[in-house]
This record gives sequence, structure tokens and C-alpha cells, in this order.
Amino acid sequence: MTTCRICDKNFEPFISFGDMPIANGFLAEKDFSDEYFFGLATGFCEHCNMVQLIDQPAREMMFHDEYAFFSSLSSGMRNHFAEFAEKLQAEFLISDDPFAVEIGSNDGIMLKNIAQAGIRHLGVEPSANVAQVASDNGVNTISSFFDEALAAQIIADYGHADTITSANVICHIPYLHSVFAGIETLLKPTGVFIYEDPYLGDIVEKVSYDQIYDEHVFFFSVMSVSKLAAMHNMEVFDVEHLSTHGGSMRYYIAKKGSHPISENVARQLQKEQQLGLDQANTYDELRKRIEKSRTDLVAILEKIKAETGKPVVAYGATSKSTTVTNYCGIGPDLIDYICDTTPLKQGKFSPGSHIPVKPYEDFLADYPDYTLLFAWNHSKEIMAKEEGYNKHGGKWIVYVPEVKIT
Ligand code: DWN
Ligand code: SAH
Repeated sequence: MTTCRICDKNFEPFISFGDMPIANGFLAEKDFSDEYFFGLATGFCEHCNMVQLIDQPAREMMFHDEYAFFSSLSSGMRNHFAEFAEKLQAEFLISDDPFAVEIGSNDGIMLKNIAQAGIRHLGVEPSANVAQVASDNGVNTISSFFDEALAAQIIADYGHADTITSANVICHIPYLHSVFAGIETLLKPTGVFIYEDPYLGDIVEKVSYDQIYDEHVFFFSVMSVSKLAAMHNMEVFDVEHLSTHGGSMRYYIAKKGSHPISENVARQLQKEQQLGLDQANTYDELRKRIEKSRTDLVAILEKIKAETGKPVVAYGATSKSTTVTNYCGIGPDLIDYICDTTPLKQGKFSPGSHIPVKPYEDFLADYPDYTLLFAWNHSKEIMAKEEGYNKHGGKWIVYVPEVKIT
């Protein structure tokens, strides 16, 4: 029995993935024996509809000065955030001297657009190494965890905010009441809080269970976010479905009564009911579909090894792949190496499963026959980039929304 982080009621897990390491804890061979593991399990609270982890490691174990994820390495995501920054400027940063705050600004992928436009801004980013990249690029950044106390400090130092934005971050923070209370006080009376995160509806529809790992403590829906916002005298006034990170939802939130409510909100709530996001049996079904996905993926990889003996390479040492490799028991016997463009991951081994991570150039130098696409959420960008591999006759193994070879 676990107590819901949002409404304090009790709930049970609907799936356990077993022992998991830190998803971004890429490590050297000498550190294998000290590796940290915790039990990864997820549950659904029937009272407030929030899907959440049962246990999450301490935040300092995940976000520190060697954080391995650098947002700006994807050109697709750079474009996505440049477009978002334009929208912010056109619609919400329109007062005389607007002030924009971003929670979890990473290497400045979004805020550098705002900085370049000469707008007052502040990035809050606890992982000091990625925060430093942002600062070096002219983005005003403090290396701290956002919460209610930090919001008070920001008000004292800078005043109230026209916009508070956050992408792929709010779902990482377990103490959301402190975060929402801080946002409510930091916003100007007509200010807006706009955030996006992987969408529960997409995870259920596509069985993208690899979104479940230590950093992601919440899996949001419009249902659950509306209830949470209401607890802090705010409301969701619009929503926008996005294709990023395998399907995300952008929530537009403001103080109650300050903005007209778009019809998109009721429309999406209705869709969520049709999808059964408020029903416990939806998650029991999801567990069965996750188990099938695991069986199918392991079968395909074992078949390739047994029948061809050829190397299988994985593409993108994602956080998500830590769940896949550890839950499915996929190690260096089935995957020869993972290629990745992140210098900090190269030369290390994947968490728990200990598959070598090599530079992307190794993939280019010697195309494998089979490539398992761990960075499936960037497939549009990757397919455009890998025409050479496709022409060479290379095959892709994918597992979202279903396991297949393409
Ligand atoms: O929520 C989160 C998201 C935004 O980013 C964080 N908790 C951590 C991280 O999750 P992830 O590691 O699953 O994110 P990505 O964006 O799917 O990671 C892609 C990985 O693949 C990176 O290590 C970079 C690499 N990559 C590559 O080698 N070649 C990516 C692209 C697009 C490429 O062409
Ligand atoms: N916004 C970026 C980064 C997402 S990765 C993007 O969409 O690509 C998640 C980020 O959240 C990490 O950089 C991590 O350091 C940050 N983070 C985690 N907890 C946080 C907190 N309490 N306050 C602010 N940022 C946090």
C-alpha cells in the first residue's frame, strides 16, 4: 500500500519492473560492483487519477554535476523549442517588461531563444553541468531545485513572472504541492504556467512503458492535472497534444478565473474517459500488454542472434532504454553496443545491463545488419539522417507501438 503524493489516499502498484539502476547512471567497469538499484513499480490512484512511481531515489542521486542528458543534441527538439519560444513571445510575453521563468532549463535549449530576444528571463536547473552550458550560452541560470522556497527567493530577486514554463520536468518532481504553490505565488495575476510532459494517454495507447524510470515519478493526464491545479486555486485553460517524446501534452494553467477556458479541455477530458484513464482495469490491461512487449522483443533479439549470429547495435543510449534492458534482461549477449552522440555517455556502460556505449561514428564506420531503435521518439529526425543505413539495407528493430523489424 502506497500513499498518493497528490491526494494522500492509498493505492496499490499495477506493475513492478524489478530492480532498476539510475536510468542516466552510465558507468565505468570499475564501478559495476557499487551500482545502486531500487525497486521500480508504478500505481494508479483511483481517487485523483494520478499514475505515479511507488518509490523514487533521492533527487541528488539523479540530478547533479554529471547529469548525462543534454537537451540540445536533438535538432528536432531545438526546432520544437524555438517554435515554442516564438509562441510565448507572441501571446504571453507582451507586457512592458516581461519576465520569463523556466523550470528545468537544462542546457538552455528553449531559453536561449528568449535570451537572444533580449527578454528578462531566469532558468532554474539543478544539474550543474548542463546549467553551466546554458550560462555559457548567455542564458541567465541558477543551479537549484525549484520549489516553494525558491519561488519566494525569485520574487524577492526579480519580481513576479509573466510566464513560467517547463518541458519534461514537472513529471520528475515528487513534491508537486510545493511546486504548484510556488508557481501560484510567483505568477503575475494574469501570468501563465505552461508545461509539457509525456502524455499518459500515449503511454497507454502505444505501450511505451519505457517512459517509466526513476526520473519520471508522474504520468499526467488532463484529468489528474486539472484536479492538482484546482488544489492550488488554479485551472487548466487549454491543452495541446504534441508529437514530441512519443506523444506529449502541453497544459496551459493560470489562476482561477483569469483566462477563458478553451473547448479543447472538455474535449480531451472526454477522450480520456473513452480511453479509460480513470479506470483501474485499464492499467491491469496495460501490464499484460507490457509483458507481451517484453516477450516479443526478447524473442526477436534471440532469434536474430541464433539464426544469423550477426552483431545487433542499439541506437541512442536513452534513459528509457535502461528500463527496457533491465526489465527484459537484455545485455551484451544480445546487443553488441549502443551508439550515442553524447560525449559524457561514450566509453561508459549502460546502467544495470552493462552494454558498452560507443560514439555514433562507430555506427557510421561499420553499419550493422540490425539496429534496435532505443531513441524511437526521435525516429523522424533519425530516419532523415540515416538514409545511408537504409540504402545499405540495414534493418531497424522497433518496439513501440509494437515489436517488429522494419
Ligand atoms: O524526460 C527526459 C527527457 C526529456 O530526456 C529526461 N528524464 C531524460 C531524457 O530522456 P531520454 O534519455 O530518454 O531522452 P531522449 O531525448 O530520447 O535521448 C536521446 C538519446 O539519443 C540521447 O543520449 C542522444 C542520443 N541521440 C543520438 O545518439 N542520435 C539522439 C538523436 C536524436 C540522434 O540522432
Ligand atoms: N527541459 C529540458 C530538460 C528535460 S530533462 C528538455 O525538455 O529537454 C529534466 C531536467 O529537469 C533535468 O535537466 C533536471 O536537472 C531537471 N530537474 C529535475 N528536478 C528539478 C527541479 N526540482 N527543479 C528544476 N529542474 C529540475
